Amino acid sequence: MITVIGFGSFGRKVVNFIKNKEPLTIIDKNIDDADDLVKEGISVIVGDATDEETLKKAKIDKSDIVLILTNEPEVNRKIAEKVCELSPSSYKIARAIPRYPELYMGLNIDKIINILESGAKDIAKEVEDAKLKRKLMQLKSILIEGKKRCMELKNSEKEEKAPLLILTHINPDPDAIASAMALKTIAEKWGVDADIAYGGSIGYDENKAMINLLGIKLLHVEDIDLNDYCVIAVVDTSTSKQLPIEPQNIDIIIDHHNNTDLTAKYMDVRPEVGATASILTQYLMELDIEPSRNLATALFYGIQSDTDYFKRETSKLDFEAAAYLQSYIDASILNMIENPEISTEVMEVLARAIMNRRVVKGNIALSYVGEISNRDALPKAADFLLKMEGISTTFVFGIVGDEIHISARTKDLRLNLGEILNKAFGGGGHQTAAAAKIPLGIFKAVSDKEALRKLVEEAIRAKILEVIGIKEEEK
Ligand SMILES: [Mn+2]
Repeated sequence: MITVIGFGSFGRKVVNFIKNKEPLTIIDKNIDDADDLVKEGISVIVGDATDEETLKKAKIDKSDIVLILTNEPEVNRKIAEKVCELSPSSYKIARAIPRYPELYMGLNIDKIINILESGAKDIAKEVEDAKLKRKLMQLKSILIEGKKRCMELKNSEKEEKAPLLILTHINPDPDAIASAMALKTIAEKWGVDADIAYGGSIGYDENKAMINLLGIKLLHVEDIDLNDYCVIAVVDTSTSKQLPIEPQNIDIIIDHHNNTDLTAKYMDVRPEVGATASILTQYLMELDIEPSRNLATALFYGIQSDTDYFKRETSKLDFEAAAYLQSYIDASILNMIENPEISTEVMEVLARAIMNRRVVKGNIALSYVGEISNRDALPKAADFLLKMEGISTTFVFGIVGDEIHISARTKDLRLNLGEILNKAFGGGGHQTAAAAKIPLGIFKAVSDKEALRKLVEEAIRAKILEVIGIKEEEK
C-alpha cells in the first residue's frame, strides 16, 4: 500500500501517475473531491497528518511506501517525524523544500526529492533528445528533396531512377549490413525507395548466413550505375579507404569510426558508440518505427559482433539499443547465424594452421597456410589457434591473389596487435585482434610452391618477431 500525504497541486499530479497501480491512501486537511477519489478505489483520510490519530486511522504502520508531499517545511518535518515513529519499516520519500536543505536532518527518510531539480533534469533530457530529433528532421528533408529531384529527372529523361543508394564499406560486416537495412527501412517509411550496395566480397560464413537467413537484398557496386541514384548514403564507414566507390558527392554518412576523412551534408559520426547498428536503432526508437523480426535480428547481431558480445568498446547506447531490440529478434535465426556450418575450405585452412604452426617463446604461434581463396578463413584460423593449450598470441598468414594477408589474435594484454601489425605491415585493428595485407611483390615471380612458402614464411615471421622485439636466438 502507498500512502500519499499532502494532496495539493503537486500531490495530485503524483497520484495521477501512480493510481491504478497499487492500493492508495491519501491524507490531507482538505480534499474537495473525496467522493470521486473513493469511487476510483482510493482511500481518503481527511485530517491533519501531523496528528498521530490521523496517521493511525490511515494505517500508516501497514504502508509499504509513504510519500510526504506538502509544500510547507514545518508541516513536512512534523509529518516526517511522526511517520518515522509510527511506520519505521516503510520506504519514506519526502519532498525537499528550497531554502531548507537540512529539513529532514536526523530522520530516517529514504529518499528526498527536489522537484525543481527533477524538472530541470527532464528539460535537460528533452534538449538532448531535441538534438537527435532535429538531426532526423534534416535526414528526412535530404531524402525527400532527393526524391523530388529524382522525379523531375524521371519526367525529363524517362529514366528509371531510385532515389537513394545506401553503401556499406568494402567487404561489409554484419554491423554495416544491418545499418544499411535500417536506413532503408527508415527511408521507405518516408516514402523514399532505396537500394543497398557493397564493394569487395561477403566473406565469413556468419555474414553469408545472415544475408541468406534474413533475406537481405544486396547489390554489388560493379552491377549498378551511380548515376541512377539521386542521394548517396554511406553507413559504417567515413573514410575514403573503405568506400566501395570513388570519393564523390556523398549526402549522408552514419558511422562510429574515428578515422573520418569524408564529408557529407548529413553527418552522424560517433566514435564512442560500439556499433553503427546502435545509432540506427536509436533512430528507429526515436521515430517510433517498429523493426521487423529480420531487421531487429540483423541489428542485434550487428551490435553483438561489432562489440564482440559487449566485451569491447561498448557504450550505454549499445546496451540500450540491444535491450530494445531484444523483444523483436528471432532467437532461432540468430543462433543459426552465429553457428553456421563450417565450409570445407575453412576447415582445411584451420587444419593447415594447426599443422604448420611454429611456436615462439612458448606461447606465440605463427602459421603459414599457403594459398587460399577465402581470406576470411584467416581470422577464423587465428581465433582457432588461440584455443590451443599454452598459446596466447597467434599470427596466421596466407596468400590471397596477389597479396599476403595476415590475421592476428592475442589474449596477452601486454601486446597491442593493432600497433604491431601497423608497424610491421601498415595494417591495423584492436589490441586483441588485428589484420594486415601486403602485396606479394617480387615473390610473385617464384613459381615453386615450396620455395614460395619458405620465402613468405621467413619474411613475415622475421618482421613480426622484429617488431615484437624477439631476437632470433631467443626463438
Ligand atoms: Mn561497425
